[in-house]
Amino acid sequence: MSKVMFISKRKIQWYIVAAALVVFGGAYIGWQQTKAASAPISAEPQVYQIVTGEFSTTMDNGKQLEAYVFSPDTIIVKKNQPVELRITGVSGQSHPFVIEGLGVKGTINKGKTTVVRFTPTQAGTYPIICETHNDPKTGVPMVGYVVVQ
Ligand SMILES: [Cu+2]
Repeated sequence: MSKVMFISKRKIQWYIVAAALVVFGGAYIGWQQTKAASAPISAEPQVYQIVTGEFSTTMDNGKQLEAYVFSPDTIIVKKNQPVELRITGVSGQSHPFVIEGLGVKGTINKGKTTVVRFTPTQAGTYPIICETHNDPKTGVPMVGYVVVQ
């Protein structure tokens, strides 16, 4: 009698384990499908790394000519897809900048990486302009370009 009771208890335990597997397995699959369905297709950002650099030269008259640059200076992106720019300051202490026409602004500091995100909706060429190194007198503005296709 006690042996029969033991087997039936075992069976009940197995049924409980099997039922738990079905319930949790189903819940897990459902959760996976929800996760996949809720992620927009084009949500993966287009990520680009940029650094600030510096050119300098000595002119014939002995004067020093310097220019800060974005490197690479031109980023080509697809419209209606998120863009992430990671801009690291190497040369120059600080570069407050705007991306004209895209409503993006930030500041790049030496040794730090500034991350800006935006989703362009119109094709075109948008200048990245450093507001500190933008003196028309020197003729060497610090400028890059975001080309949206
Ligand atoms: Cu600058």
